Order: sequence, then C-alpha cells, then structure tokens
Amino acid sequence: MTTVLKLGGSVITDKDRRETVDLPALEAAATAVADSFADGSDERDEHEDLVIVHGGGSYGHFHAEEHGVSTTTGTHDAHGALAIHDAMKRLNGHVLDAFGQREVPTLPVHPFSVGARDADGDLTFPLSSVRTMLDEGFVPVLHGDVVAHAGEGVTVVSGDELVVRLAEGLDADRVGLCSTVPGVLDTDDEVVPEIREFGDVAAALGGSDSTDVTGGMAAKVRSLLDLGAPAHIFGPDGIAPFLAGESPGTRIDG
Ligand code: IP8
Repeated sequence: MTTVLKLGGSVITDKDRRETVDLPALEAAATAVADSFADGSDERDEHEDLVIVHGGGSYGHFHAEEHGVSTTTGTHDAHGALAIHDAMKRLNGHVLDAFGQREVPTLPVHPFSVGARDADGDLTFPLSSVRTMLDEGFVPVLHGDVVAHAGEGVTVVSGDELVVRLAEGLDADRVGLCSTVPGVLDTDDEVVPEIREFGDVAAALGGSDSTDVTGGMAAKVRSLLDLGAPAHIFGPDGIAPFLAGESPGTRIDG
C-alpha cells in the first residue's frame, strides 16, 4: 500500500503572515501521522509506504509573488529563485522537526535538485531517491519549490503537481490532500461527498483568496481528476481517518 499525503501550505502556516508556521496545526498533523504509525504493531499496516508533500503557504508564495514567478512565468534571476527555494527549505525544516520529534522517519527531498520542466512546461521528476527512501523504511517529505524550466529560467512547481507525479510514478493506492476546509464545498458551503467530473462543482469553485501563485481549490480538483487513483480532500481532522483507510471529506474519482 502506497499513500501520498499532502499537507496544504495554508494548513501548516498562517497564510497571511509572511514566513509564519502555524505550529499547533503542524504539530497536530505530525501527531496524527505518528499515531497512525504507532497503531498497535510494528507493521505499518494501513500505509506501508507513505510520502508526504507540503505546500508553500506564507513561505513560498510570498517570495514567488515578489519575484513575479509562477508555474508558467519564470525568472533568470538566481537571487530570486534562491529566495523562493530557501524559504521553502526553511518551512521544510520546520516540518521535518515536527515529524522527527514524533519519531516519524522523515527525510527531505528538495524538488529543485531533482526535477525540471521542458519548453512545454511538462515536468520531469525522477523518483529513484523517493523509491529508495521508501524501500529503506523512510518517509520522504517533498515540498512545493522552484525548478529549472527550459526557456523560462526557473518556475514554481506546486505541491499538487508533485502529488500527481508521485501518485502516478509510484502507482499510489491512496492520495490525500489536507486543506483548511473539510472538503470541496458547494454553494451552500456543504461538503461535496464525491466529484466525478469538474462540471459537478465548477460553479462552486472560485480562486484562492490569499496570496497563492499556483491556484486554489479548482486547480486541485482538476489535477486530482486526472489521476488514476481516487483522491480525497479533507480538513485537518481528516488526516487520522484518512490514514486509517476511511474516506473523510470529498472523494475525487475521475
Ligand atoms: O503551495 C507552491 O506550492 P503549493 C510552492 O503546493 C511555492 O502550490 C514555491 C510557491
């Protein structure tokens, strides 16, 4: 069983205050994952292989916006690219600390050093380091980042893109996106239990209202509909049930 879990940047940071971790939220997420590992046996039964991805929140997105960099518009300014990457490494350090303190065997994978985009913007992302870490019993932790992009210099790669790449490349069985909301909400703010095509929710999905260069819920739903595996979008309370094999929030299955 291979599980890919994304912790949204707006879950683990205060998205409106520059470089501010939401420590209680990050610690609660790390505890939920640690508890699922410690679930009564030495075997990691429910999610034998777990890969964690986290978003940019008030780290990557502030810097990306300042330097005018998105997933399609790049920069040739190395200082700008490094400002974004370094901010994401700082956030990744906080994430690793929280998981490490709870004995989850997390190790970082920095996408800037692994992936690249071709001139069409398509992402190449070799998975040998992730696969080897999994085989050795570790939990790789990736994050939204910047990558070299043919013809653009450097562009942003979102955590959601990485989730799709990981899910496809690792043939994942379960994909979970932990967001600040309890699922995809309809126009009455009720959680939509299942989405099978984008038209089901197009009217209800607006853009993200905080600084976010990679798109909000609409972009997430579109990318998850393209996956071969069912995906789930849920709030922070959904992490434990998701890792226990339940289906909290919205199930997305194109
Ligand atoms: O929050 C974006 O990742 P996301 C990362 O998953 C940067 O969209 C560098 C803005």
